[in-house]
Amino acid sequence: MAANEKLNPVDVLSEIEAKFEMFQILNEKGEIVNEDMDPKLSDEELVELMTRMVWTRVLDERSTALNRQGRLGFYAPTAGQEASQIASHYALSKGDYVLPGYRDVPQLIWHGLPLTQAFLFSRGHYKGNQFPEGVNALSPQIIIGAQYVQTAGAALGIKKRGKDNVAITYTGDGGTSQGDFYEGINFAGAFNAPAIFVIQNNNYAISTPRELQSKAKTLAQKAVAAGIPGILVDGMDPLAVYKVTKDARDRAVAGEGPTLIEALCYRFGPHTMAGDDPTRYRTSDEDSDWEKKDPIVRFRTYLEGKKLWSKDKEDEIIEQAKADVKAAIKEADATDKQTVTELMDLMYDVKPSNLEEQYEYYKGKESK
Ligand SMILES: Cc1ncc(C[n+]2csc(CCOP(=O)(O)OP(=O)(O)O)c2C)c(N)n1
Repeated sequence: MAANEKLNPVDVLSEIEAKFEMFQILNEKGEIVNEDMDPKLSDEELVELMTRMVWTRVLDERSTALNRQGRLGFYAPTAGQEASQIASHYALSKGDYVLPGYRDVPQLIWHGLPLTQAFLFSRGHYKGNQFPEGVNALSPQIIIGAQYVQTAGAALGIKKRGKDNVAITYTGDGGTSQGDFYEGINFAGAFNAPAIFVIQNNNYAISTPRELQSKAKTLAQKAVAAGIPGILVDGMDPLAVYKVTKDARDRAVAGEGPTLIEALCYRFGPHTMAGDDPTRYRTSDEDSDWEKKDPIVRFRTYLEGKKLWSKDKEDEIIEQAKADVKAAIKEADATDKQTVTELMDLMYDVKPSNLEEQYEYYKGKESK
C-alpha cells in the first residue's frame, strides 16, 4: 500500500473473511479431494473411527426412543454431528480434558464415561455426575457458552502443571454470541493455554438461523480478534475434522496456544426431545440437502472402496450398540432412587442453618 493511501477497514474485513474457506478432505461421494492433507490413519484406526460413529448413531436412535417411552429425561439428539463430535474426540489422548455442552454426551462416553452414568445424567440423578477417576471431563454444560471460560481455566491449569495435555470444549453456533465465548478464547490466547475450542455450527440455535446470530461471514474468523488460529472445516467430513483437531492438539502441546475450530454440520433431529419441532423452522429441502452430506454414508463409501468395511461388519456394530444400551438402561433402572437428604449431604459439608429444618423433615419422610 502506498504511504499516503488510507487504510480501508472494509477492505481489511473482506480480505480476512475471504481467507476462511471450508477445509475438506473427504467429499460427499466418499472421495479424497485433498490428498496432501490426508491424516493417513492406519486401516485399524479408520475402522475404529467408523465403528465409533456407527455405534453413536445407534445410541442416538435408542436414546430418542427411550426418551419417548419416558425412560430417559433430558436428551439432545446427535445424529448428523458424528464427524464433528467423534472425529474431533478421536484426535485426543486419554489424559486430555473434555468440557462438553449438553449435546456432547458421545464424546464423554468415548472418553470413558460408562453409558449407565450418561443415562443417569439424563434422568437428573446425581450419580450421573460422579465421573470415575481417570475420566478427565466435566458434566455437560447447560448454560450456553459457560464451558468456554471453564476451558480457558482448565487449559491454564494443564500448562501450569507442565502436562502434555489439552482441554477441549464444544459449543454450538448460538454459543458464539455469548460473552463467555469471547472471554474464553481471549483468556486462553493471552495465557497461551493449551485449549481447543470447537464450534459445532449446525446452522440453528434451536430455531434461530445462524445468519441472525452474527454479521460475521464465518464463526472461525472470530479467532482473529483473540489473536489465535481459527479454521473452518467441513463438519460432516471425519478425516478433515480429525486432521484439524490433531493439528490443533499438536500445536497446543508444543506450547503454541489455543485454536478455534468451526465445524459446519447439521443435526438431523430436533433440538432436544422437550417438544421442539424442526419442521416449523427448517424446510424438507434443507434437510435432504444435508442428509446427502451424512458423515456415516460418505465414510462408509470410502472404507468400502478400501475393502475395510462391509454390511456384515456394520450390522455387528449395530447389534453390539443395541445390546450395550439395553444393559446400561437396565443398570440405570436398578440404581437406587436419589433422596433429598443425599443431595443435601453431597452439596454441603456444613449445612446452612435454614436448611437444617428441611433436612430433618425429609429425613423423617425417607425413613418411612
Ligand atoms: C445462557 C443461556 N441462555 C439461553 C439458554 C437456552 N438455550 C438452550 S439451548 C439454546 C440454543 C443453543 O444453540 P447452539 O449454541 O447453536 O447449540 P445447539 O443446540 O445447536 O447445539 C438456548 C438459547 C441457555 N441454556 N443458556
